[in-house]
Amino acid sequence: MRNLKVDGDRLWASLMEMARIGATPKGGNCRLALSDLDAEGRRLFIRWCEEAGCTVTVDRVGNIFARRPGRNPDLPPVMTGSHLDTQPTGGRFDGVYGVLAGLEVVRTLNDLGYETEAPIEVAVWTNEEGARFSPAMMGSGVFAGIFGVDETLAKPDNFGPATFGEELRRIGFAGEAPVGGRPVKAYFEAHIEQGPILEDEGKTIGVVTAAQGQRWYEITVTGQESHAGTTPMRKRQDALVAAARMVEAVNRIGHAHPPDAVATVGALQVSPNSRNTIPGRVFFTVDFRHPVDATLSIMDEELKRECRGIAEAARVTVDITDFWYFPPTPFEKRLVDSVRSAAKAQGLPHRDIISGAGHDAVYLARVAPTAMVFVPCKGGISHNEIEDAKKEDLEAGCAVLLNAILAEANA
Ligand code: HGY
Ligand code: MN
Ligand code: MN
Repeated sequence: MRNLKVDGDRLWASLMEMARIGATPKGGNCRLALSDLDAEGRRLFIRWCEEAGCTVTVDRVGNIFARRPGRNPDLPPVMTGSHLDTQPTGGRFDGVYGVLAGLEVVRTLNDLGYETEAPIEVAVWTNEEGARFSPAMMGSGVFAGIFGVDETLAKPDNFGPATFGEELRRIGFAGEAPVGGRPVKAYFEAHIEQGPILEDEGKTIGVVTAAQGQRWYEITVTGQESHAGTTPMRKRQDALVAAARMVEAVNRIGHAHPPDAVATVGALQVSPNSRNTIPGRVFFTVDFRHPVDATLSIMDEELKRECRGIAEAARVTVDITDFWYFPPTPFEKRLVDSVRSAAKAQGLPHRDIISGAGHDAVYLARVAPTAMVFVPCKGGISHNEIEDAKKEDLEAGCAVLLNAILAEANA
């Protein structure tokens, strides 16, 4: 295991320059997938990669690959990267850190005049967040053969009339390259933990052994719109009251499987959303996660049973769509060991950890040996404009990434 260092100041400077694109008043970032700001961030990344001597290709769903040649061009690349798109009230590090840590690996190897055996590629995966177009991890999902190209291009914008494909073309990132279907020697992704464990335990590096499974649902409750002033309480079919009880049930299910289960209703729309009309229709989303698939299945059954019982009692109907699912995903032991060895060689306090968040690495793990490197973020806060991380931790994580990549690129 080599023990090379990276240039933490250069990495921090690049992160702060990227953070100026889509900067929000509270110090975060809003670069929704396939927006003009996402495009601006993509173009800045591409310029930096070309300045670093990489050749850049874009595939049909907008995934970007910056390739640094190796001694043997016939070898499949060792890949790293993450995403540049953010949540609506996102931070400066979620995703961006993994992309720019990959660029820092390239820049460091260039400084050293170091030629790897295998090529190295830094990837930017389209629409990891799933905020504007759902589900999440779409670009990496197509690359891994989970989603089709055409179904992805047809995906509707949650916030407007466009489709994924129309926006991809509008911002100039409808690439020509086929999506996936090519060998990848290994994939490493650096990311902030987005939770409190590393910071609470004073650990610099998270050696990510797996990512927990997720289930996403879309739920529509239909009652009857009627007059707020003239409809007696006993005669109401109030979709919002029923939905509110379902939201409480989601929370209860999350608490019912401690310590790992998490359950979230993140989006809710009321129709007609008029203060003196009893709501006739409510749409909301559910996000369940757990590291054990069997428990995720139990939560699924509980959700459906609870919602049906609540709907019947409230004399409304409920439609539950299983929107997205991926099982708990273990990462490649050999690569996880490389990350752990690199952390040890750098003398960094580290611990094994399971990712609570989904990442593109989850889908890359379907098609390539995959591992992740976590670093702490302040207070474990993420998907929030105040998201913050320490320069020295970001630098340490990037050095671990570099050395783990080298172990693989020269193996
Ligand atoms: O939802 C997630 O875990 C990721 O941030 N997209
Ligand atoms: Mn992320
Ligand atoms: Mn995220």
